[in-house]
Amino acid sequence: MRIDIVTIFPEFFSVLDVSLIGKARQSGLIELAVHDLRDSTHDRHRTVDDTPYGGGAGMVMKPEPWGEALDGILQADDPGAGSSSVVIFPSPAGEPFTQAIARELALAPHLVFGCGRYEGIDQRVVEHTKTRATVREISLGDYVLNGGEVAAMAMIEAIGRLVPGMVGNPESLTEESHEAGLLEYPSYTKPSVWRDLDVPPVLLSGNHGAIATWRHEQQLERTRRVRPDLLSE
Ligand code: 97T
Repeated sequence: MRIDIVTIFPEFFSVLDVSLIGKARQSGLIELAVHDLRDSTHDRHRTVDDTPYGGGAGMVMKPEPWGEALDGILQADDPGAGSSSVVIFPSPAGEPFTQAIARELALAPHLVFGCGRYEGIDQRVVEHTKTRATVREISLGDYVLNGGEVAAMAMIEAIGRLVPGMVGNPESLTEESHEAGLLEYPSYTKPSVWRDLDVPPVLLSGNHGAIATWRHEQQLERTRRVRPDLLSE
C-alpha cells in the first residue's frame, strides 16, 4: 500500500517512523510519503489560506496549492485502469470513521490524506478531486480538532494494522473490540493477587468453556453499560 499525506505540518508525521507503521515501512509493506502543502505555493509568503467568501470567522485554505499538490500525487495513477486512489479529507463534517471503514481502506492500493487546517479547505478541491479519485470526507468523532493531522494519524494507525501481512497473528485482529460489534472483555495477568485484588477465579479454573462464557457475559455487560448504542444497531 502507498500512503501520501498533504499537510502544512509535515514534521507532525515523524512519529510514524516508529511503531508498527514504521516496521511496515521498513519491510516495504507500506510506502509512505509526506508532502508540505507550502511547496505547492508560488508567492513570497507561501500563502495557503484566505478569508471566506460570504464572511464569517477564521480562514479557508485556498484551492490552488491543493490542486497542484494533488495533481503531482495523483498523476502517477494508471489512466487506462481508472483511478484506484482513495483521497481522504479528515473533516468534522465527514462520515464517522469506523472499524468497517478501516477494513475497507486497508484493501486500497493507494491512500491520500489531505489534512486541512483552520476552518477547512475550499469545497471545490473536494469536488474537483472526485473527478480523478474516490473521495471520502471522514470525521474521527464529534469533537473539534485544530486540523486534520491528528485525525489522519489515527486513521493511518487503524488502517495500517489491518493491511494484509501486517500482524503476525491474524486471530488477534478479529477478536478485538468492535470487530464482533461488542466491547472487549477485561484482561488479567500475573500475579493472581495484587494489592488485595484477586483475578476472577474462573480464569484460573482451567475450564475453557466456562472462561469463554464468562468473557462473553463480560462483553455484553460492558457494552450494555458503556455503549448501549452498539447493541441497538
Ligand atoms: O476538527 C477537525 C478540523 C480539521 C480536520 C478534521 C477535524 C476533525 O476530524 N474529526 C473530528 C474533527
